[in-house]
Parts: sequence; C-alpha cells; structure tokens
Amino acid sequence: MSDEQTFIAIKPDGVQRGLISPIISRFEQKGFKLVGIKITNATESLLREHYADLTTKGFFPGLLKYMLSGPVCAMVWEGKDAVKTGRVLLGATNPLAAVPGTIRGDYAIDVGRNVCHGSDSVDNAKKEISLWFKPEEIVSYTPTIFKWIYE
Ligand code: YYY
Ligand code: MG
Repeated sequence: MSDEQTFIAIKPDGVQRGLISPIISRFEQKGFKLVGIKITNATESLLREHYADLTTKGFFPGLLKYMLSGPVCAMVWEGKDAVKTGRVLLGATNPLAAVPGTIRGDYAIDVGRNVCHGSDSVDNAKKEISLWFKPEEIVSYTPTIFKWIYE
C-alpha cells in the first residue's frame, strides 16, 4: 500500500458533458482511493498559481478562459504510484495523440478541451492539493477491499 496522492480535476467541459462518473469510475476500478472531492468554480488567481509555469505561453489566455467557463470537479486520489499512473489513465495532453483506452483518448479531440487534469510530479501534486483543498477536506480511511488490491 502507499499513501502517494495526486490531484485530478475534471475540467469544465468534462463536467458539462456528464463525464464525472466515467472518469471517477476509471480511478475507482483501477484500485485508487478517493480521499477528497468537490465541485468548485476556479478563480483567476488560483489558476495563475496552479498553472504558474504556463502563464507566459501563448495558449494561456485561452486556457484561463476555458478553466473559468464553468465548475471543475476537483479530486484527490491516493494509492501506489498514484501520480504517474494517474497521468497514464488520463492519456497524452493532446487528445488526438492520446491512446484509446485513456480518458483523453476516449473522450476528447482538441488540446484546449481535454476534459481532465492530473499532477505531473509528486511535488506538484502536493502543491496543487494544498491550493485546491484545505487539510480538513482530505479524509483518511482504509477500504476493506484493499487486501484484494495490494499484496
Ligand atoms: O499536464 P497537462 O495538462 O497534460 O499539460 P500541460 O503542458 O501542463 O498544459 C496544461 C494545459 O494547457 C493542457 O492540459 C491543455 C492546455 N494546453 C493548450 O491548450 N495548448 C497547448 N499547446 C498545451 C497545453
Ligand atoms: Mg500539466
């Protein structure tokens, strides 16, 4: 077992398109544990911190507008190698390059409507979780099925 945590968000297009439950199902069925979840409207200042390394990119104004266009489903998922494996479940940033079977590969076409976010490193996961969640919004529990998931 591992307590590695990753920040996964269903972006405004994913929420509007009714993709919350299929995306949650993929993480649940993999065996990861949901320890935090909320529907929330992002703010520009939160997004500028969240995407701090991208603010000078040409696509940033469009990204900001997109991420402010409706509520986001923000989540924290926990488990062994959750950060790297979470990115694998999401698929490549550009959905046309994302392999079928991944979330972006199955549900998206344009890079600017790629339905989900996942932390790209353990350090960034910690940063993003603390940006989007208060410590008391993250729960701790042991699912009884874990002995069937972890050896
Ligand atoms: O981590 P990931 O979301 O896969 O990609 P990033 O390189 O961090 O970019 C964040 C976000 O920006 C991406 O999910 C879509 C958007 N974006 C874009 O609209 N156009 C690009 N050329 C690159 C990224
Ligand atoms: Mg990223």
